[in-house]
Amino acid sequence: SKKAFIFDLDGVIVDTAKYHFLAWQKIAQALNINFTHEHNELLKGVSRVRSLDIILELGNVQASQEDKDKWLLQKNEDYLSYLVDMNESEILPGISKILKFLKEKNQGIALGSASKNARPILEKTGIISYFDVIVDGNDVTNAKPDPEVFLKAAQLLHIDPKNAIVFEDSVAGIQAANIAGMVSIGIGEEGILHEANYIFKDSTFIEESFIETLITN
Ligand code: G16
Ligand code: MG
Repeated sequence: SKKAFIFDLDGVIVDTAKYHFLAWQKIAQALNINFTHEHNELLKGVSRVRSLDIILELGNVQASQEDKDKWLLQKNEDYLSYLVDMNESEILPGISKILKFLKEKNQGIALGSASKNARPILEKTGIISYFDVIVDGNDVTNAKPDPEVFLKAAQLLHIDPKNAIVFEDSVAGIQAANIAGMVSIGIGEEGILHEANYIFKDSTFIEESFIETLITN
């Protein structure tokens, strides 16, 4: 039967987390806030606005809305500068093969991302045509772990949430998929993503026979 396969962007399809980190680090440095790789884990799957609030909380910094707006703009301009040269080489291992397989099998394919920069990233990496539906940070009001982004994707594909499968690298995203009543597949560390129905260290470990069972069950 036809299922909805919903992919997170950052951390599942592409490794843009490293660029988000570099851009946030510049903002943090300018504000004298210590911002490490461990801190960056807290920002995965989290919206831009909420990410800045988390960084300011880390540094115990109070700021006016005007300043926050300025930093949000600076962060995004810097982030976009890292994406200029992005190409298909930045697609994470295993993903292209899975997308091709799902297309061959006539399955619904959607993007479910918190990012407002999702479309240009899918264009630059040359995989936008695989996606029947794109739901990103421009389309939702409630951030993960709220299930809105995934429910919207399934709805646009006309597929029942219980027939949807979500690929996620963040704890908030796995929780969102579970709340939506979807099958959750964690891509990353077992210790971090233990709430997922299935966990793979990276997408190269996802076999076609496994996807086949997701389609038929
Ligand atoms: C992504 C990242 C987050 C980022 C958010 C917003 O979500 O994981 O770190 O803060 O998008 O991105 P932007 O500033 O581009 O709007 P996802 O859901 O694709 O992992
Ligand atoms: Mg992610």
